[in-house]
Amino acid sequence: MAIRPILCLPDPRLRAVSEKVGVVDDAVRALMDDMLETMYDAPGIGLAAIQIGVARRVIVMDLARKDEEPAPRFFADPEILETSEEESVYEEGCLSIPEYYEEVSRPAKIRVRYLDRDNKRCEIEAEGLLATCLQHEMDHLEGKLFIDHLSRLKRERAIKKFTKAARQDAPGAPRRAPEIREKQSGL
Ligand code: K1U
Ligand code: ZN
Repeated sequence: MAIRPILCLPDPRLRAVSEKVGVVDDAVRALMDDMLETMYDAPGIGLAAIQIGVARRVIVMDLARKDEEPAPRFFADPEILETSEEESVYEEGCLSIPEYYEEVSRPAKIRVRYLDRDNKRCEIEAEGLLATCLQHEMDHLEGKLFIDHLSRLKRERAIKKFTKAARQDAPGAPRRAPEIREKQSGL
């Protein structure tokens, strides 16, 4: 198992549409294990393979609270079969858009078909945080980010902020004292 670097906005690889795996074999299981270790290290509650630069339709998740036993979940080639009319709002975050949180409205309940870690075909009905997190991660498989659900103004502000930060962190960028950087960014 290995902790892999997580891609951040505005990395264009986050906009790639991921390919189906077809079968969950040892190579896909090794990818799932690296993803899980990366997600626990971040820490986060979900991760899609594209966030570590692998354009395959694989998701890992663990929604257990700190005082509960770990409960890792693995999804390959997930498909939404049904969505509810009713929506629910949740303040979402994303490991690829660090320390940025906004409310997003999504269907409250979904029915999903997927392959598990043992390549078994499964179906689940999800609601609450599981439904929110699954939809957030399945968006990643289509190259979509949660900021795409926000107003154009909020989305463009977020992209601008993270593009500026990436430019300042790029190798060869002139080094400035952090307090000057903060003043200049105006954020
Ligand atoms: O896809 C990702 O980048 C992971 C993301 C999942 C997610 C969070 C909230 C709503 C929908 C999807 C995260 O894990 S962000 C970090 C986070 O939520 C968290 C981190 C530590 C403890 C508890 C939550
Ligand atoms: Zn995300």
